[in-house]
Amino acid sequence: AQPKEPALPLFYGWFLISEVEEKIKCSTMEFLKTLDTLEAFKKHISEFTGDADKEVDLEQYFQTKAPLHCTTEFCDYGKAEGGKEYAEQQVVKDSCGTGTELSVVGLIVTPRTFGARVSLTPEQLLLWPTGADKLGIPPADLPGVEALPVGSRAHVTLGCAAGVEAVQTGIDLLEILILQQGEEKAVTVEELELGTLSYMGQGRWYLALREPVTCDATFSSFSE
Ligand code: ACK
Repeated sequence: AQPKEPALPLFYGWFLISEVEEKIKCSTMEFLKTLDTLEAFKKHISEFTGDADKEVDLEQYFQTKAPLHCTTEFCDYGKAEGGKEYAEQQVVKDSCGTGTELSVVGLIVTPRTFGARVSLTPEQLLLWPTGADKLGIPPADLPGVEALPVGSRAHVTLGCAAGVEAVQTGIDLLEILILQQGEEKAVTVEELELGTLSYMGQGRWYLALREPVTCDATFSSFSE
């Protein structure tokens, strides 16, 4: 009989430690509250509600997905391409259970997702799979993704609108970064205490944090 292959997890990633998770949840909810009250946001409310006269409570609109993490490799228990090769890398095996500091540099809000943009260090990039920035996205749908630096997709999903899968956060982030690099510059809407808020069209908002937020995290695999 063939020796049984060890099972692959659903995904690998950095998981925020619980104290940090609570802190991030609170501070990002505060940001949603602020955004909700801005006149600039209200002007584009129909992109969230489908109706300019309807109000939206963003804190209710996004459903939080626990545990908060930054995905490196989505293995889907072996069904996703490249999962086995990733799991077999020495650096992946050696890193499981080790701590690191994730640097959150921005927040994104779209009608679909709410997420934190993570800026990876060269050491963290060793755990970032090649091609992960494009994985799961038909390239034709996202022209310009090739030009973005490696690791651009790194994020923590903070919440999703009803019926939206978490995988969408990375796609929304890439879309925003492509727009930022393009000819059309974002409209800077407001200087907030937290940072600079920009509107990117079609309900897409980006907050560039004045100060990056450092989050203690542990690298690990995750299975349900
Ligand atoms: O927010 P996320 O990075 O988006 O964390 C979850 C995690 O795996 C568990 O579902 C991410 N995920 C789901 N499908 C994919 C995919 N095809 N490519 C990359 N990441 C994915 C999801």
